[in-house]
Amino acid sequence: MDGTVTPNSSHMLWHNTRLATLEGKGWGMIDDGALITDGARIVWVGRHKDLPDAMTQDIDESHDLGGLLVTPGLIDCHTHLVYGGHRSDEFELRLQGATYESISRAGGGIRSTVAATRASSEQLLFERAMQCACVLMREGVTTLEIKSGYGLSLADEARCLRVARRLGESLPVSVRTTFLGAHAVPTEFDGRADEYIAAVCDWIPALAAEGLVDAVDAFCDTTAFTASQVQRVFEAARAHGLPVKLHAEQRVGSGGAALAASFDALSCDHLEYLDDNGIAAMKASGSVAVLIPTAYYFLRESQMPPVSALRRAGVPIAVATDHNPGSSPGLSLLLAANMACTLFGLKPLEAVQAITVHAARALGMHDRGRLVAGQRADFAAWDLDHPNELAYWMSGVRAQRVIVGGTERS
Ligand code: DI6
Ligand code: FE
Repeated sequence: MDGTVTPNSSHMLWHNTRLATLEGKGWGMIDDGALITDGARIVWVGRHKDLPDAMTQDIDESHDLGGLLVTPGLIDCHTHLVYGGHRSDEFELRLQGATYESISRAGGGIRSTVAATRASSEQLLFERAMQCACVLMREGVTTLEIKSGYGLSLADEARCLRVARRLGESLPVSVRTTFLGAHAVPTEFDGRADEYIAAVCDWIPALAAEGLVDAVDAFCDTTAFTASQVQRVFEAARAHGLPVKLHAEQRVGSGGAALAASFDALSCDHLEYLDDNGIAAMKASGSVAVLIPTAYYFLRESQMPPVSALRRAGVPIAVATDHNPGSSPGLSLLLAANMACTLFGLKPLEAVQAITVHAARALGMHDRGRLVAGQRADFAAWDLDHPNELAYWMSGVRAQRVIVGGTERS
């Protein structure tokens, strides 16, 4: 699956499959299902025996899916895939009692990854990110968000975003890029966080003009930026017509989610310390709650996000890997879905919606995440009896076949 795709033709029939369409409130199962794709789009979904005759005559190519279960392609809506080095030393320190915050205050944490990223060539960053993306793709990931945030200078942030864009051009996966200049204060701005925020705001037009930015994110945290600093970044994003999202309420409650919601954020991510006010604001703005159980696990946190209250309020819940070298060095979206069930109490159906239809919404992409006519033809075929197994197995599940934009990955 490393880069090569088989040629596409116009009308293709995909049959002999059980479909979990995720249309409506449940799994949307269709036994003896079939899909018709026209180029990159799905044009018909249903029981094979209900396929209209007129459609049958139009089919250029037929693909037997061998009775496999088909779901929408998976969507990892929060990753930091482009960086240099690793932080296994900090992992050891934390196991000996150091905290994420104390390591960060001592100049480690994000800053150490920034140093390693700046020291890496663009080609090396690309190759490493490519390896990571390929691991995610083996599990049926067809859309991937990639944040910058380990460059923290205009040139280095641009380099990381270019790597992300190049990944999307080189691999059969859709990549959404997010500018996360407000991830940490770089050493050259030590003690001058407000000046750094002004610089980040100044970089937005140049990065946007180069087509490198689909959304703008920030890290609202005691080790990073205050809500009022984040607000300035969001105002700059809005001035350039860019949607925002926020790392919010992860280790402390800071009001970040309510602020992000007031900017109609696509999503607020983490949310362990989200309060009722933040939930109400997210509901009103339609922001998605992106939960990151792997970071909660890896940082050995104990405060759970308010899943029941989010559910009661009707805030859509997504789940992502948050792949990064500091708080979530994992590459399995399915394990994240499993942990969302075991650690946060999601139901398997909710966990699968969280890595498909709700993850699409967290990226502002309404053309994917379900198997219905009109959506992009992104789907994965699994050797599983039931789609709840996607949240059940802790490892070892691979997509047998993956179709991206109507074309099968080889
Ligand atoms: N996402 C982030 O950006 C931060 N935490 C998180 O879950 C920090 C990442 C890092 O420590 O490198
Ligand atoms: Fe993150």
